[in-house]
Amino acid sequence: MTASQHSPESPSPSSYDLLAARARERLASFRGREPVRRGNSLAEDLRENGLNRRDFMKWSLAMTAALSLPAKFAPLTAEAAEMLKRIPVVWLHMAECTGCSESFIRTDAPTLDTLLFNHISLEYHETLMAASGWQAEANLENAIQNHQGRYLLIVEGGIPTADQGTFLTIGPQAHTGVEICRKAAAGAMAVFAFGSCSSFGGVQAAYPNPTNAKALSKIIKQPVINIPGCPPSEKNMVGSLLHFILFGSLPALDLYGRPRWSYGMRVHDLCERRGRFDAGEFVERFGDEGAKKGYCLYKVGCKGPYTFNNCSRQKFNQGTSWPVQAGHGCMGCSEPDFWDVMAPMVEPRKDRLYRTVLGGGGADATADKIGLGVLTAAAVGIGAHAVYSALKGNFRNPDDKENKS
Ligand code: FSX
Ligand code: SF4
Ligand code: F3S
Repeated sequence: MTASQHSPESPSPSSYDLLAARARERLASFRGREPVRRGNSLAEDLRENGLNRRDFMKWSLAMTAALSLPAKFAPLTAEAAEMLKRIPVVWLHMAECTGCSESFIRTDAPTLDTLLFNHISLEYHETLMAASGWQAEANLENAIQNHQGRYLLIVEGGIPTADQGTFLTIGPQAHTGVEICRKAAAGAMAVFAFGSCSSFGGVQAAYPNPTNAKALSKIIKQPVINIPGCPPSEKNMVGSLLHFILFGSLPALDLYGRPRWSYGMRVHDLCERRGRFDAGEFVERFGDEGAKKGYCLYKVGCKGPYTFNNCSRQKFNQGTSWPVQAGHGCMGCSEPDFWDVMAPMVEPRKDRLYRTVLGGGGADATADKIGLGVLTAAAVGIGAHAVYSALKGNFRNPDDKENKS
């Protein structure tokens, strides 16, 4: 395509220049802030872990590509990562297994994504902080008061709402999860739901949902950026924070509040076994010859055709593997109500229709009818959407008063 052939959906070079200029302005505004967190600089932490600036720049390039941005944004992505020290984060735990935090922090050798976690100015995180009881509650109160309108709120877990929310109370004063989320969201600069539990309710919201557990977006008024997955990958979590630091406005989201840069394509579209599916080569039983040969897992329950996520690209456990690579089908963990609608996990759901973000544009066909190449067309222009959303969104500097969402 020549420069004169940009489609209306495809950002022109000057749109990118405008976007980059806005990101620079925003970063300058963060740079003026005092670090909230003391301790090692990112460069020092990298050195201590045997990483150097070159590794960091390589990581920035990969993260920039994951965010659907051109390579020239890599230095800005790198700077956004360094800004994490200057932005307070309040991380709440509701009803969940803490797998989302674990996905972020549990590695035998830290990657850059996990190292960045050390640089987030975590003001409150129940699993990681030393404080407990009254002290912990005071820490949360102080973080909310001291950083009004300037902190990022991350919520992990579904929120029980039955019986006035009393199925989940936290701390010595027994505040309910509902109360805590509402209070913390009211003073936040942006709100993120990490994991399928806070994005959609999760396992505790599965039928019959005795505690009437709900998604965060159902109990607060502020807009929520959903980063589902049970758990989500560390790249999707870190990338979402960096995207906000760079552009401020909400990223392009799908109907379920998921950023398109990470959830814009089906697991099936990106799967390394897709050629096997198209060729009709299926594992019939776990452990059979087809399994040994890496055939498609659809007949043993893979829900990749109905699931939007980038697992095969970003992977887990320091980029080593993902469910299908490990030999088990996708369970659809980043889709709403997956415990109910994707079960049973090891059988195909070939006659079931699923709600999908494409409103039936291919995804509501049953997998048996999904033909060659039909699925990939839907992905065209996702990167462009992400950029245009950031351009069209209300760009604000982080210190603007009305920047509270
Ligand atoms: Fe839920 Fe996160 Fe699954 Fe667990 O807390 S998304 S149960 S991996 O940990 O919320
Ligand atoms: Fe991959 Fe599953 Fe699709 Fe088969 S059905 S190609 S294993 S995502
Ligand atoms: Fe979840 Fe499927 Fe990815 S089960 S981790 S969305 S491959």
